[in-house]
Amino acid sequence: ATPNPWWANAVVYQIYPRSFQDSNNDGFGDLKGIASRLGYLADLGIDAIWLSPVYRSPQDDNGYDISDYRDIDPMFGTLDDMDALLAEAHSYGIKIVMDLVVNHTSDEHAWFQSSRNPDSDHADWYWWRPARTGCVPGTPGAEPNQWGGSFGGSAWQYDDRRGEYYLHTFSKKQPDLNWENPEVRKAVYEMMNWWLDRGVDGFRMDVITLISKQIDANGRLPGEEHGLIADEPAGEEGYSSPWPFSMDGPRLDEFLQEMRHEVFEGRQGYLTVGEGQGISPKRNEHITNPANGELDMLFLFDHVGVDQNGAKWNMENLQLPKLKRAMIEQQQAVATSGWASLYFNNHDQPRALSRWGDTSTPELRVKSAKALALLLHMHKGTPYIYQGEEIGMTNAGFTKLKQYRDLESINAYHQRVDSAHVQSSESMMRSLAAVSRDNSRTPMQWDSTTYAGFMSADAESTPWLQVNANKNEINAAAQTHDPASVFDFYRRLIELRHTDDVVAAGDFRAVDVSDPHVFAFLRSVGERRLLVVGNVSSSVAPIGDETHDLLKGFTAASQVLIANEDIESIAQHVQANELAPWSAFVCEI
Ligand code: TEU
Repeated sequence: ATPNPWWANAVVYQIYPRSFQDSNNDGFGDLKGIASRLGYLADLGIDAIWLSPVYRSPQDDNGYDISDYRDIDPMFGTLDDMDALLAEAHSYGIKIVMDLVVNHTSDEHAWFQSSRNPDSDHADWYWWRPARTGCVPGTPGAEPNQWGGSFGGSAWQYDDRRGEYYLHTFSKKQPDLNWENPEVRKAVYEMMNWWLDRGVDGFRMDVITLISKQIDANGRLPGEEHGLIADEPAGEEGYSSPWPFSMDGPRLDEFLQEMRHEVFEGRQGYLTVGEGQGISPKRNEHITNPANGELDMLFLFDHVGVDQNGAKWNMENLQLPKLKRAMIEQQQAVATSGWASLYFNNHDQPRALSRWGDTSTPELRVKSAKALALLLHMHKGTPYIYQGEEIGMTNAGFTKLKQYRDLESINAYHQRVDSAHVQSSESMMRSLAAVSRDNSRTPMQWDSTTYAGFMSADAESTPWLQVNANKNEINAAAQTHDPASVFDFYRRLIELRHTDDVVAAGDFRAVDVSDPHVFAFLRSVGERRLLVVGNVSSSVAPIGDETHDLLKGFTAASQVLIANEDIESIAQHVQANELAPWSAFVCEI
């Protein structure tokens, strides 16, 4: 059989560069800052960094709006700094995977500026459409249909230079590229090769499953042949969604295969991970099955939506069986072919510890952080750690709108509270506190100095986003030498993945699936079996029948590979057929 690719027992660490480490005290993290922290990452034991965008950008969406793919934004440094970071990371044996944002560019990109002239070579590089029939272009209601942008307002922005509207799934400063145009694809592949030739080790591909839009043989959007682009009914905010029109479109597999052929053929040691909105676990198997030559893995979204009931702003309490079902389905779909990425955190999600753990006391915060980490990292796949997750960082705890910086949060507040009146201000502030993306973007907490070591305490500037008030209780300096810390627990989980092939490659089988509080599953290779058990609740929980039977094989402390509480306590509770709050452990049976 072909040898397992390097990422089959690797762990990837996501860095959100503007919040990781500021080396020049301007209030923003930068490349030199990251380089200064490679030793910390090497101690943690990670194999690769996923670096969120550092390209030249107006920063409308914190760099996910790129105006020059082949330059570094001055706020982060220079191309030389990037080359130095690559060389230094490689000297630690750490790979760097860049963030590829090619569903859209910035409206300040030269391609878009050229495209505003309908006679230019780039005229057909974006999705331009005339005003709705019978309407005066540029007036309210003249948009081609009522799709809404993900960051507020219409998904169609009028450009008075061209006299037409352009589509933007996200902000009006993020026009969608037209991937139907082979010149667009060629330019993207050339840029990707330019970065790989420079030493980058692969890409995380931003909303890559949106690049193939649902159009007919004549390149028309659905319904356009009758003069009006097909539309969903307007939602509570007065807009419909463009996402069904572009998620997992008819040519996605073709484009991904073409990209693999034009960019990755003949290369070794890289990683491609796509953001997979709208991709089911079954579709994930197809896209990540090496036989289909598309991507190495995808980030799926069903598990991080189990507590939102399809609507971003109404976070509900976690019902564990829903999370278990989503994770189990993802595992089952790739049991024999294809691959799973494993994540609970990233720069778009609230901190999982605040969302699904218990931060009511320091002990429960630490114990539940370890429980969530153990359960995720003991699945089969490639785990992703989001900066600060490894020290148990929590949501921001903001109470005022002016503390927020994310355009998605600020625009959603004004659209939902001031325009559509679908939430009161108090209700929306509770929603933002629970699910705003800024919750995971507060500066990395390195130590207990004024700005948590993100920048110097005597800096004249202040961090672009407030440091979390709990930096004195939660910071890396207090943990990197403490064997009882969340940091050391992550270090040991990573070590297990590197050294135990049951963890990296063992089959996955859930047990007691309907148990409402305990997540238990088996990992096995041949005769070796690891039983993973976690009480995802703040109460004592009974042990399910099947788990109980399997635990009869747990007779000696030496069988426990890792646990978040002392083994005697676990043994006592198991004797009583129960688990202590947040108790989590792995034992060989
Ligand atoms: O995210 C796409 C995406 O779907 C997220 O916007 C997410 O669904 C939303 O934030 C949930 O509230 C990618 C990037 O990860 C995100 O940071 C960018 O804002 C977005 O694409 C546009 O590039």
